[in-house]
Amino acid sequence: MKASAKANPNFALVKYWGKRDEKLKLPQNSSISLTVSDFFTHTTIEFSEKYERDELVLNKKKYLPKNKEYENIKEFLNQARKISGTSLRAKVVSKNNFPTSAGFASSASGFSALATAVNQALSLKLGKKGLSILARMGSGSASRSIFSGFSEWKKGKKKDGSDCFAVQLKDNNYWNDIRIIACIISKKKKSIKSRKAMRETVKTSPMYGCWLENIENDLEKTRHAIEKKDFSLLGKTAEHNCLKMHSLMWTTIPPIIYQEPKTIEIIKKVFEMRDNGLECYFTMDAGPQVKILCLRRSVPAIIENILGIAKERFVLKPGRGARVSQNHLF
Ligand code: 2P0
Repeated sequence: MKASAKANPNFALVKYWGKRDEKLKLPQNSSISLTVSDFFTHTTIEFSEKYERDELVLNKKKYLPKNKEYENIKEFLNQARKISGTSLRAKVVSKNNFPTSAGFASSASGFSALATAVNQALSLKLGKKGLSILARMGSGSASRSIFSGFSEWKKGKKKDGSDCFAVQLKDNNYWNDIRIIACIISKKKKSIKSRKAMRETVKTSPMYGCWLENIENDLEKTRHAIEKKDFSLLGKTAEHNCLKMHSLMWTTIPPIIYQEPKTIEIIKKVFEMRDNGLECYFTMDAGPQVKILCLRRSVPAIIENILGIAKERFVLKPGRGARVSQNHLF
């Protein structure tokens, strides 16, 4: 009853921001993302009678009951125990090879890896759809990291969330030339977690209705851009969607502003590069980091342009979906 899994984060091109059900993590809108290469979470879980309560070690740090991360994971394991009919407690050890909680979607890779490991350890026999639903119950965006490459998380209509899961649009080999340059602006933990931030936004931003009215248009354009490999349409739509999401945050009461001065510097640099004929677009999530979307041929010139602003950068490609690993962490 021990298993390990690895999963990569995904970056949303059309964002998820706001829930219709907090407990089941059902979103207000569908979203589309790209699972990326290189960054991953590696997780091992063991269910056994030898554990009196769930044990959790994340990035070498032990977490105890009453801590938020601990309770989140315990709640997730309770859902899995319910499906399998076991009452066994578990030990979970997990680590990321990238900065945690700074806007690099660590909860997406984290819960996607955990769902995959739990499926294996408890022999739940869930297929991709079931895994996506299980991962979603840990963290909404994790539903998308089950899949490689481009995926769409369908918001569904049902109250029980049974029609709310991600589907693969195109795998990681489909569009080899796409690159995301992930720029690290700050490694500080974020000021407000996305879960709370999106709740506040839905409650207080006067722009929220407008976000929902326009989202289908962004989804349609993005699906079309992926299908036609139309990079300009993909980038323009993703950048605009990101700005709309952050406008929601800025107009939340009190405002939620994840950007740091260097975030804005990179955004302006992206505009400047585009004006100079170097095609690239940006997207940002719940943190100060900026992800620059571009095609492979533009990477060296873009790096040259941002050298002085973002000291640490990672050039990522479309990446793999969640997978079982034979390598155990304990
Ligand atoms: C996304 N984000 O689509 C959006 C864009 C951040 C900005 O999904 O409460 O960790 O666990 O469902 O998935 C981050 O939120 O939130 C997120 P929960 P999650 O990628």
